[in-house]
Amino acid sequence: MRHVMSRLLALALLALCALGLAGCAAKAPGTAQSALVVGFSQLGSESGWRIGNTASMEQAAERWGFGLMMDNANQRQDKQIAAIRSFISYQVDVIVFSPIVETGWTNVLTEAKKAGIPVIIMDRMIETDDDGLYTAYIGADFLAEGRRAGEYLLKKADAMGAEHLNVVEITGTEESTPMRERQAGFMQAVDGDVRISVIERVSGDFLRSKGEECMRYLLKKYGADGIDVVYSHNDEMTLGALDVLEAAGINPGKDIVLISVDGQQEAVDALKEGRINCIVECTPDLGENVMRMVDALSRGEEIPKQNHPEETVFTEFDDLSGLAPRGY
Ligand code: GZL
Repeated sequence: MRHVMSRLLALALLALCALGLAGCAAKAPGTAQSALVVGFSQLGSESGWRIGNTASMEQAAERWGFGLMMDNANQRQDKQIAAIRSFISYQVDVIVFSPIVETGWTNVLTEAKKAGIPVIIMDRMIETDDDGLYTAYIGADFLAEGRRAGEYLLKKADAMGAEHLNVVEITGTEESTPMRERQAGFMQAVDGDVRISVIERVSGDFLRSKGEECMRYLLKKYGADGIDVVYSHNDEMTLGALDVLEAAGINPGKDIVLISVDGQQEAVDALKEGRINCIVECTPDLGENVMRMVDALSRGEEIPKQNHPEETVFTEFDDLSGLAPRGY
């Protein structure tokens, strides 16, 4: 898959990795073949979910004996693009990246394609009508996640005997796949039900601090009596909203219904305490499947284009006593 010169360069890179400069875990140089090198552009460290996802990738690379060149873009698309270009110049074996937003990737992915380097898109997706720009996608079915949130709310409305529920939505990063599709999936589930009205959507950018700001703004605008349900696109923003509600003397989970997404331990603990009503699971544990795909590609095997992990939903109606620790 590489020319001799680039192999020498790659071995030099692995030597750097061996110094821990990039957290590589490669086979000792001089083995039958130098370890595969994966270039990984991670979008940031904005949530417990993201940190869990990064750990999943690092641990899986270690288990498979692959070199991992990881760059953390700290929420900046331009840094992701620069990192992918550096992976191309190093001639890594495979590029993996989680696109912070859906657009703006065509040029750099075209460069990777011309360099003959397979690209695996992980977690979030890109907007493109040319699926030749990437080899495979692995990540959640975000539409299904949104539908699960909406289906829970309909069940909750039945249980409450509610005639009408005002919903406020705290959304994730604008123009990202999880934000768009968690919103669309939720509306697919509730749109036909006259009891449900989404009265406002505000962007919390998947950040706890912005989740707090959003909740403070919504509470000031509508008052506790004007909001029946908060639908938040991730646990970090939900946990920020919880702090604001409780500081205002409101009992979240009772006075106001809280619906969240991800399944971070801190949020699951709040669900068990009755402070959150529903958490739609979004697993960050994608690393093992990614590295299995890398291994298959290195052996010239075909891999499926679309890959979705199994996910579930945790609600106040479930017995969660046996739920294993979440690990993120
Ligand atoms: C979803 C992922 C989202 C998480 C957030 O797959 O992209 O980004 O739901 C994270 O916690 O910030």
